Amino acid sequence: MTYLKRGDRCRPFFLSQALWIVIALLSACCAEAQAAHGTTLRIATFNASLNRSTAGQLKFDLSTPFNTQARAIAQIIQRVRPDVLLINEFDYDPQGISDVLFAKNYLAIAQGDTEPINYKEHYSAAVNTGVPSGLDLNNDGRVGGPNDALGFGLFPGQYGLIVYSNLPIDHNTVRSLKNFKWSAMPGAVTPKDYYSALALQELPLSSKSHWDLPLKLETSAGTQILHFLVSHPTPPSFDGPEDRNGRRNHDEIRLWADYIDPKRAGYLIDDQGKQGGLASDDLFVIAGDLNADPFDGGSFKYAIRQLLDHPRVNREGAFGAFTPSSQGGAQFSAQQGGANAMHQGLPKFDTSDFNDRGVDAPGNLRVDYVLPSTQITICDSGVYWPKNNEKIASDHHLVWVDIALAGGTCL
Ligand SMILES: [Ca+2]
Ligand SMILES: [Ca+2]
Ligand SMILES: [Ca+2]
Repeated sequence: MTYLKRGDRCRPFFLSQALWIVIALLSACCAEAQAAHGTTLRIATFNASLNRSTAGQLKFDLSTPFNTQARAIAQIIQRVRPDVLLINEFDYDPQGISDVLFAKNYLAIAQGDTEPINYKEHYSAAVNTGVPSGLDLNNDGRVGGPNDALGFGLFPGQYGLIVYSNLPIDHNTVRSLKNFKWSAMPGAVTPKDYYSALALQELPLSSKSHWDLPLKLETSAGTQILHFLVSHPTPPSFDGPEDRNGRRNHDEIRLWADYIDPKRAGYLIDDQGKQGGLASDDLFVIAGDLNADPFDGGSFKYAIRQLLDHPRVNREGAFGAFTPSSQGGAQFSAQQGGANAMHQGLPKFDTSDFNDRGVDAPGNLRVDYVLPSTQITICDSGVYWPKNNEKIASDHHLVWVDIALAGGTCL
């Protein structure tokens, strides 16, 4: 699980013809291979906490290269150098200016001892967070505010998501499930006797959005599609005994569990009007802060196990030898104590550094995931949480997985 420096990967190797073509497209030579990693593709998820309390503030902060937190986030990205990167908690900017500013003013500028990183593409789109529902969703007798929005948020787009990629995104076939209604999911675990009939009719399942981004891999057999399935389910907390957020988190995760199973996906209709999910042989990687730990924390029925135990999800990266881990996770769990001392999950797998003290303190949890499908070979993985890392840029740590695609090898 050690983190390889970029130079370690720029060396001669043998690999399948298909992957050669992929690599050739990604980089002409090592010097230009800013985000290519030899035989493998590095895919990462990072809840970067680049959210702000007012609309436009993130754009303002990113308009100069001097924001301390954004610099720290960019430095981590420059150290790990993913080929494909999902950032959670990046306020959505309808004009896309924030997306460009972060790339230009932070990623493209060396942060200390790291090298700049440039991505060929990015993708972001509207989310449900902060969008007023016009309904009293939290049953406090009033309408308005972050708890009555379609997803918790102070303004439309807060806690959005963005993908930066060196693989081309097939923008024509992007699918989103932002508008799919929670009550339209068969067997949904909506809380009993909590939501009004109108609320059930209107409430979307996705607290932000669920995107299926088709990433194009040029191979000798033609274009192969890698479906990058990204989301950020609501935290299973900040609610009452009805556990509306825990239940929603469970079903937001279930959406992907069903989407990757042709026998279960028939009920899903995306925002583009297309029905169903992936074919049984489609390649995919599920990524995101999924806000659920397989052993600890307050998720509903250990919701993440719907994916970690899924027959189409690569077991090696879920519970096996390539489960992302770090030394910092183990160290900080021991140092911080409190709730961590009660945890069942091994702390080296933690990806988040949450509050450890007091009633209902979650402690540090494994909530951020990069989960390739079974046909994809996993070569390496990690959580970027170095020992003695006192920098606080986000309450989450970047999680990365290196993959060799179908027919390819790791070295
Ligand atoms: Ca209300
Ligand atoms: Ca903590
Ligand atoms: Ca833990």
